[in-house]
Amino acid sequence: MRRNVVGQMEWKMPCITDDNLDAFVQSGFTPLLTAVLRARGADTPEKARLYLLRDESKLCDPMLLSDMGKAVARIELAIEKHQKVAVYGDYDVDGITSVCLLLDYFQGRGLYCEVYIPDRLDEGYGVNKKAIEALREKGIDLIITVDCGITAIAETQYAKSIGMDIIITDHHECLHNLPEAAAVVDPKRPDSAYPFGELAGVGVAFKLICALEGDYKSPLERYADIVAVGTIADVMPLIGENRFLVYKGLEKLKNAPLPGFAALLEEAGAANKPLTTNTVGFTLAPRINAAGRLCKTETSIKLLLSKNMEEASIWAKELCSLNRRRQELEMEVWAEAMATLADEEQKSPIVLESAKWHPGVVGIAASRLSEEYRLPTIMICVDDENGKGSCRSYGDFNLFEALSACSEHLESFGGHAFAAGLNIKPENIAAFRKALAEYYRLNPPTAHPAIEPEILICDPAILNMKGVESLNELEPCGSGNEHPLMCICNAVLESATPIGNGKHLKMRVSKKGLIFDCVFFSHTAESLGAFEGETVDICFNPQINDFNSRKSVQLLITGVRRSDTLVKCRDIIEKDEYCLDEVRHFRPERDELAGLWRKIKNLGGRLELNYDKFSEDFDLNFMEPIKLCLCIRILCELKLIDVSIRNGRIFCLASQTTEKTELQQSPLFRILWESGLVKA
Ligand SMILES: [Mn+2]
Repeated sequence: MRRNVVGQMEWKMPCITDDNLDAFVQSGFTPLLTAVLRARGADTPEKARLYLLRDESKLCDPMLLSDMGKAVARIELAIEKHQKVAVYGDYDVDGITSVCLLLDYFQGRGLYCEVYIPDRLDEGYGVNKKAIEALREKGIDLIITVDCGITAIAETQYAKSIGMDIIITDHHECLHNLPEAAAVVDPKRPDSAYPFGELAGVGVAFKLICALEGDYKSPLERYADIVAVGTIADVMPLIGENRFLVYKGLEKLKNAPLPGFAALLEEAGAANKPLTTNTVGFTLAPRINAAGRLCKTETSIKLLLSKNMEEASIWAKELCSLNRRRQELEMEVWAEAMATLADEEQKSPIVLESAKWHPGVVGIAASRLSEEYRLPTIMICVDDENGKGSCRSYGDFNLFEALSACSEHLESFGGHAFAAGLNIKPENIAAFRKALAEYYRLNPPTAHPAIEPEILICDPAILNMKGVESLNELEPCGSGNEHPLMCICNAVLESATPIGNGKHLKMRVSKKGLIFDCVFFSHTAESLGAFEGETVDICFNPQINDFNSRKSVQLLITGVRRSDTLVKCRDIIEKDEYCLDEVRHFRPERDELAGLWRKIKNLGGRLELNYDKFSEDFDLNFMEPIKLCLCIRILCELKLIDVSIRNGRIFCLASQTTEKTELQQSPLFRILWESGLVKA
């Protein structure tokens, strides 16, 4: 069935909380930042500082990349001998930025250089023989690949056989053998001594320039923005060297961007707004990518190579219009797919086909559909003889293995566990769909994406302005260094008001006397699964809201659920913490307390409970979990039992006392009953 009901997502609670922060706070960290850093494994202030560092100490020596010396020598030779060079790239943002980066640099060095980007539909990804032939005919002596080529073993051999040299620069995984090229530069080479394996294709190209220059300073000043855009768009982890490159790149995008980026920001309405990794990921990258999807890659290249704003704004306009076209095409595919699936409940992987879809956008549509239905999705563009499919998985279902198992129905396939592509004859689609459904039934996914906060905030006071502002030190955030997700449990949902024509929700949530403003995008009061006045758990990313120059803390909600009984039980037993209005409903009667006490005695004075399995461990027919926890707490306060917690289990031991006790001696009992009297 369709998702979007928040309550359906599974929550995985963090073990790390916001306590024991002293050493960090003494070193100048805010409690909030400390909690995040500790959750990420920085358990001392020194490690935390290293984690946050974003200066040139993160840069590695480019000569540590295998074959870098050979690459530099071959390129210097090309410059010296006035040879003709082609940079061979890819149609995605990483590929396009890589190509433009090298082209601009080589032209600056007086080298004859042109670019080659294969056509997405006719040629597909990577180096191909036809392209090599075409480049040879144009008199090219040396091909330098960027963001591709590491698997082009036969193609490299072919180029050699017709008298051309190839330098491979790539960042993809290597096969067992490497191409026999003039140089193979890839941080993923098994023999690599390079300390950082997560460079983007454009990162590797940048390191090549640094090696040619013998220094990083002027290349960084000149190209940081282009490197950052490719790195963010390729969803590379923003750690290590990437953290520094992207940090510098965002600065350059803000202060002195390439005319192409400035024009595109302007045209997209993003100029003069805060510039973050999200601006790159959601504004710049989709527009640059739209060109490749619609086979107009040259538009993006012309944009990036524009020398002034007048020229750049022509291409920026063009890209924005291509992007709108891309969105329309995507909507068409989406609408047709939804109409086919109707509102029927889907239980097997979705396999759809059409002759009308644009192949450049089915991948995005398949990804959206897989999330909407929470199922692996395959969308196939068919003509008379062939079907070409884009596949996206969901959860931990291994799509590559599934395709292997059903390969008798396929012409060919390739890819990874999460995303793949396939070729199939139209007449085989029905049988393939059936085989895949059967495979899915026998090998269902075991894990689904869940709501996974990093830290549990016990003291909401640390979510103050100073704390939230200190999270800026984590920037640039993105893949591998995410915006920190936090949760608060047992907060009261004070209000939930629709905003933005009912598309989004504004919420107010209170905890321990503090009220927080929250926004929950793309959700309605109905999809929330909780009502005003209820206690809820919220998962969120804290932000500073700057409205009319008035700054305030705002929580950007990513998940809400009615509070978990388990968490409430934990709070009562371990922290003596509870929401009175709620637990009063469960307050135990005198004879219920006596009943539990007798039960413990009958068990030899020892009762052992597991938080996760209250009902399995203990006959609870007579008592709700929260009531049971209140009873345990009260018996503990009366010194009738001792309670200890080990490995998530609660141990209640009857104490040796024989004195008569008075229930009124338990503060909890008094509070529960007195407040009840007031209320009544
Ligand atoms: Mn790449």
